[in-house]
Amino acid sequence: MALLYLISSWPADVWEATMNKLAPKLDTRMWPDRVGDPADIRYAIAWLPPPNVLRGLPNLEVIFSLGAGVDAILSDPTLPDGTPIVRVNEPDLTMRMSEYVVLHVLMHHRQQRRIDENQRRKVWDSFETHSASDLAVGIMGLGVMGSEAAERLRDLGFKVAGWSRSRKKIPGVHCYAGEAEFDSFLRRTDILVSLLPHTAATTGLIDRVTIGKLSRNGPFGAPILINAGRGKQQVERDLLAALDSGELFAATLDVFETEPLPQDSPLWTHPRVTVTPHCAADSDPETISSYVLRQIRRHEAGEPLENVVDRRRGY
Ligand code: NDP
Ligand code: OXD
Repeated sequence: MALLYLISSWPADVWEATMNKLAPKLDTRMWPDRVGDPADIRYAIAWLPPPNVLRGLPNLEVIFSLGAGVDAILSDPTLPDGTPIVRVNEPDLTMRMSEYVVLHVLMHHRQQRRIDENQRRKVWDSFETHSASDLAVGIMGLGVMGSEAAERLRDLGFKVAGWSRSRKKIPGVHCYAGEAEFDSFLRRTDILVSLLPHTAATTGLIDRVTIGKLSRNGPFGAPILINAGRGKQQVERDLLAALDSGELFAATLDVFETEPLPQDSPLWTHPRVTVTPHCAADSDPETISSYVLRQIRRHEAGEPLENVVDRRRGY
């Protein structure tokens, strides 16, 4: 029985070393140089896996994603049918995302970038401020990440709403559901946060039309976008046009149509854009390796795996 690391975008050594420390008897292999006999592989840990590799593993029982999102795994057209895909659902990852969302909502709310710029220029500018309850934050995606972030923002006093496919119930958070309620959700939202997965339905969702429906009644007179879901949800050409015309006041982007963000992207230097390098919620090797081991133990004890992806829904 062996576990294969199939990671094409991060250095995978630290992941294998951590796993070897936690489970010294586990036979670990590394794609592409140390796969060994493909028939030995029962488990794969994947992040941006190259196509065709998973289907060449005849005894594969479980695919583990190293993150909460599984779009890159599902995009492999040769993915073996029926092999369960387990995604990450861990308090550490969720807390990191909440920190990111709270940090950036507060950064915009407290106008920190303006303060930084004033300090750089030695300007003592005591501008008008507002309270959290003046700002309506709307979170797209009320799953593990979105619901936790919503509660944290609610506790800080923001007017918080969320939008998901199925109706949620979160005390103090106005929960909208489905396409029919999307426009009402947008109309009340001053700061739009995306914590959606990337699926066919969410591709290109944040475009000029969506931005045009957001509230203009907030303290900044135009809405703000924070996207930590996936980059393919945003149409960057539309974001730039909306920022330049003033239709969008500012944006914090952790995810991009193309990652790493190309050097020539105007987003890097736009004065009202904050760029972060897909680090909103990083997967910690020790935490996630322990999570994978727990799932393998459950599986081998005949218990159901947790957080299995619904391939039809795409998340
Ligand atoms: P979940 O699967 O728990 O939640 C997804 C949420 O999105 C659900 O509430 C779901 O609705 C909603 N949703 C999905 N499709 C639609 C749609 N078409 N319309 C409306 N709502 C929709 O995922 P997580 O909260 O764990 O993670 C969310 C995403 O965050 C990940 O898929 C990943 O892309 C991103 N992420 C980014 C990270 C980063 O560092 N930038 C780190 C971790 C995650 P319903 O509840 O009704 O199913
Ligand atoms: C994830 C990510 O999906 O880091 O976990 O993007």
